[in-house]
Amino acid sequence: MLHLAVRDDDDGDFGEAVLAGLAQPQKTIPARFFYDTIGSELFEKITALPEYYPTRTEVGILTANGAAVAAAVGPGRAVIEFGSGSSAKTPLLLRTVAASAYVPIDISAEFLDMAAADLARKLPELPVFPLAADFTRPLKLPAGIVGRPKLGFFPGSTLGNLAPAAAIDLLRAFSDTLGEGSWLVIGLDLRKDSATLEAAYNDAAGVTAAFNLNLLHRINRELDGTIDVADFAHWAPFNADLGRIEMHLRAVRDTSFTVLGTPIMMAAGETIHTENSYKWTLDEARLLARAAGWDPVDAWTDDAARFALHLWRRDDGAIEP
Ligand code: AVJ
Repeated sequence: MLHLAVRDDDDGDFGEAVLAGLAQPQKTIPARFFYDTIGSELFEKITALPEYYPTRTEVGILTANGAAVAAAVGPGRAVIEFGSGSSAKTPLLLRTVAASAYVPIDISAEFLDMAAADLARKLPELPVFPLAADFTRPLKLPAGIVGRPKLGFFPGSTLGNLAPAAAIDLLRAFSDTLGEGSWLVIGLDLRKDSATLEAAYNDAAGVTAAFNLNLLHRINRELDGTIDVADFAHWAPFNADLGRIEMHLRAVRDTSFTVLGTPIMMAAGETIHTENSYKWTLDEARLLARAAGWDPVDAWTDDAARFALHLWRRDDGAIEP
């Protein structure tokens, strides 16, 4: 049972965001702009790379511990996925917890409809209510799931793109959106040695580099950009002080270009900061939950402790002695 995507938002701010980001002392472009059609395809390729362990590790954790999740949350919840995946994770979770409905939320209506149609084939009995929206803003859930108990699903360490304060704001917004009595299953990449982390973001086949550099091609395609992409190189170091992988596009020589007619100059070595990917220890993740109004109930990792799947329950203010 597939319902039509509800459009709740427009993604027309690419030009504004790029011009604002390139006007800052440390040039930046928000990571959400990676995901045009080409970028989304490149990301799918990243998830299959030998060095990029998060995706397959998370699927393994979910496979091994799905029964424990189901036992905790009980059957028949409506599952609300923040950033709808086209992955194997979603049907896996929906089946294990015997979901009664599914609400995929994604900013790209096109991607959302594809993912929802694919899911409708795999689970034809399940009511699906796609919501085309920016889940970082307050949301109204589809009328079709009003009154059902809710389970939020936020896999893939997507939260890792946000610095701690912004992560807390988002998790609070999830709590507001899902309401009383809700649960959240959230995947977060674990902090680990920098060699493993840096390999995952600097793959030998160069797919992550292509994913990063696609932002510059996208500016040329959509914002009348004149960037010579050969003047830039992918750079992705682990920042141990801040506990995050950073992705940058580094000018390999002095370069200048225009975006929507605005001239930009960059000196050799200067970078455009394109992404942060925060890595949370188990203890840090529990603090994060509490700070955002969630009780960290359980967490599971793989044997190598590379990735963690957390189960949180909304803190509905029970009075404790
Ligand atoms: C989708 C944000 C979780 O940070 O690992 C993968 C994106 N960037 N390789 C991540 C990404 C470079 C990914 N997240």
